[in-house]
Amino acid sequence: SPYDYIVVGAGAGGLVAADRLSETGKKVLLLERGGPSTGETGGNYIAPWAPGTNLTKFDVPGLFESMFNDGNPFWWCKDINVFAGCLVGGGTSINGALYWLPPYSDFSPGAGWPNSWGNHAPWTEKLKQRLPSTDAPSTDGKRYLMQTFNVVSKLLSSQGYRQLTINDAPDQKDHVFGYPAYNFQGGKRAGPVATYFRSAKTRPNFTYKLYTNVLNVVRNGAQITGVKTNDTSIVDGVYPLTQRGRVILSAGSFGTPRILFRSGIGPSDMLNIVKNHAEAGRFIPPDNQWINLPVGYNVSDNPSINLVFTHPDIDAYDNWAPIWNSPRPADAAQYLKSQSGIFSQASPRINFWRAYGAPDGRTRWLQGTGRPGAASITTSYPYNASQILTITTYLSSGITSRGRIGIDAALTARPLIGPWFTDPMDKQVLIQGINDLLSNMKNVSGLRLITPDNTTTITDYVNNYDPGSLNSNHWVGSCIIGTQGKAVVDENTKVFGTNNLFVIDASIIPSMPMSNPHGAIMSAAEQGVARIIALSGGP
Ligand code: ABL
Repeated sequence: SPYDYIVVGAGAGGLVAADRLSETGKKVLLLERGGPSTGETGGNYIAPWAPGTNLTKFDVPGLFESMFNDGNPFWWCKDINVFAGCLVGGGTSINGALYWLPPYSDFSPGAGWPNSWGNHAPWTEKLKQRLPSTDAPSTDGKRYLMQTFNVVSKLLSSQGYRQLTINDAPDQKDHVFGYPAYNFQGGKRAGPVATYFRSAKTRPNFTYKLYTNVLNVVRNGAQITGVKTNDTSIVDGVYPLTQRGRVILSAGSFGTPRILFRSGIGPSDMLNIVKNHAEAGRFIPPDNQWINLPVGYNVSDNPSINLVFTHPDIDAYDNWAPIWNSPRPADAAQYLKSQSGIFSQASPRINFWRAYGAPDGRTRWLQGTGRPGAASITTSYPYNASQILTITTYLSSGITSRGRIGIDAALTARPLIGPWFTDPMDKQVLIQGINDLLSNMKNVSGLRLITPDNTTTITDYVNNYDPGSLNSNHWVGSCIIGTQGKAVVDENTKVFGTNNLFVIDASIIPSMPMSNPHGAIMSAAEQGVARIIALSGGP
């Protein structure tokens, strides 16, 4: 039977949208291509040290670093060539869960948002009501493994930074540092899965299906009549819409563009790839129905550069290597007993921000994240591996570089033009930020930079950084919101040239948010879905 609203994708955007739509009493279908994640959703990928519990890899915050060195990482989307989460919760089920309430600037006209989005604060307030943040996630209220915080905060304090509870003052992002804020609750990953999805599931007018991959929307000119999926149990795999029904794409910065391409919406080079594909070519609308929009352009992602240090006070936590198979017994036991201790937190231990003016008149922000351990070390120095820490330096709001994403002949979604440092000013500011950060290391006795070492300058280190490693997994902008002719969706998140197709996910965000973006994405979803509900002509 047909649905009033079909939401495609159960990530940060889709879960917020599906829950709010289901509140209206309309018939809502949520389709997720992946499977369950946390125990609550039916997930059962449980660490060998937690038998008999429903504490999956996705529930236990301290297992975050094991996402990157697992033998069977079934949660990554296999047809997207950067990290993307194909499971319930999307990225929010596998990320470090850093959860920041957006500052005013994230949704300002200056950031590319339509003027009508200007007063966005009430939507962030709604998000906060549903999903508060915490910077002390252990159930006993204590903070653990804080050596990295202590060392890095000493460095920052000597540069005029001050400590704040970051989410108490979202607009203060210059020379501030604080404890990481997370979306955890009760010592477990929470996010939209344990909040929005949980409430949607209680409503009889809400249905969801897992392992259901939406390939394209079924479209007759401007009118969408349903979505075509891989579901072989229904006719042609098509889930139909009611007559005034609507589809909301929430498949992410790579997934949503691909669905649009396969539906005949986007630049003609991408649509021709679809047309020439043996399978997908059978379902793309005829050329005279193609809708030419800049899908895949205007993409940004934070360029990030890792700096690795050692300090005698640091406990690098065995670089997180044994956490899945043979964790420190006392820490595992403590977590199992009371969801407290080291396993109740992801790896980050400190975050900081600093604003930079530049000769082009724009302000750009540097963000930093400090954690024990390191993903990779290149050094000519001898070093003590049990004392390593990493500071990741990101360039965030204000970046001007843009790239392009698209699909290849196999329909794998991938960056076509990397979005990092296409404007040399971005690189110049990040280099300046790194130099400033390192300028007075002497003030912290025992702190030693090992990557880069003294065989290279910071400028060369940044210039020679592997472009693939600049990726921060924070892609936004591939279905940019804005005005006709320049954007993919209008101020109500409706795809230009269609009557009833909408996008609510990271892809509509016009420029890089201030911080790790899942909070900004959920906040955008709150306003976006309210606009869809208020828009006339719907079910
Ligand atoms: C983020 O926002 C980034 O997207 C992640 O890349 C980052 O995690 C988390 N937050 C936490 O700061 C890092 C891991 O700590 C590394 O071990 C890993 O190699 C890297 O992601 C991969 O991108």
